[in-house]
Amino acid sequence: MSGGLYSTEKKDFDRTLDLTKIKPYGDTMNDGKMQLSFTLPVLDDERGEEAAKQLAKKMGLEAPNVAYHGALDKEFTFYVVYGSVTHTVNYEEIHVETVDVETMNMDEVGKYIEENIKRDIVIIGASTGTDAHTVGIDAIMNMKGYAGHYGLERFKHIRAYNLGSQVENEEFVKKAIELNADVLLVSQTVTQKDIHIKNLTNLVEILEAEGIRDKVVLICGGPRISHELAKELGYDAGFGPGKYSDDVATFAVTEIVQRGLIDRKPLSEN
Ligand code: B12
Repeated sequence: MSGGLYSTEKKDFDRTLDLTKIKPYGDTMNDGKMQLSFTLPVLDDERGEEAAKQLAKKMGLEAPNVAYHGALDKEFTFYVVYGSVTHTVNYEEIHVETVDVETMNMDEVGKYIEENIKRDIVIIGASTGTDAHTVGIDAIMNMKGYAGHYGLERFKHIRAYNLGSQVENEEFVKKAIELNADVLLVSQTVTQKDIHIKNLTNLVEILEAEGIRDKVVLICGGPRISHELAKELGYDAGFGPGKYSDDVATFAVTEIVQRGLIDRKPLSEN
């Protein structure tokens, strides 16, 4: 007997991998299976479920299935919808701008500073504007570090000042000048109404107005920050999740050397 429910015969699944037309992989190549989650401002009932399905269809999901729905309160319902996406992406044509230096570890950074900069460097960091999230900037700067990577406070030849959260841009720049900082680190977590873009852009404008933008290495980071976005906003680099103190320190010290900032005039003299 062949076939049937318990057959071990090999089915003829699609195995074609075409990188010019990639789709999500669920159970088999090109099945396009994906999951979406969102909230609708409606009651948790059948009508709401149908609305969620119709929305998913309009987004290009075939045979959408509401895998989960739950009332958040009387007027809001959360949905998880599963389905097969009809769209594809040309992976071959994708180019992403990334930080192009090989990461050194804490000891290697210390050695690099000793050999190439020959003085301590000053790094200041903060969560700026209204942003109260401190965990990201602490992960990069605090002595104890994060996920097995010691923070910048522990690095040899780095004097790190973590100013905390909700630091106004004007205050941040004032402190940078006072401490004659080589590197400025800005953390932005909240993105509602693009507040992170406004805060980040405003800081660049203040630094330019003070005539010190080119004298410092300016780096931002946060869950929605990519290197590409950072460059677009006038920063030297941007780091998101999965990046640690070593990545930041490596970029900062090599950038100081490449830009010839080792013996620059104090920021207060501009
Ligand atoms: C903890 C937390 C809080 C705490 C913060 C406490 C504290 N002391 O930090 C509290 C309760 C105060 C809080 C408040 C709010 N929060 Co909150 N919060 C979170 C939460 C749960 C975790 C964030 C976190 O700590 N991540 C861990 C760190 C290590 O990750 P990370 O920041 O990405 O950092 C890494 C990288 O991004 C990078 N990095 C980060 N910063 C920097 C900086 C530099 C220079 C570099 C190089 C790298 C770098 O390196 C780190 C290590 O890899 C997230 C949800 C989540 N699970 O992510 C929501 C979240 C960030 N919060 C959110 C919101 C909306 C808020 C509030 C507006 C809520 C409200 N309505 O009041 C307020 C805002 C308050 C304010 N004025 O900022 C939203 C943001 C949505 C958005 N897109 O804007 C999230 C995503 C939750 C959600 N799903 O809605 N929050």
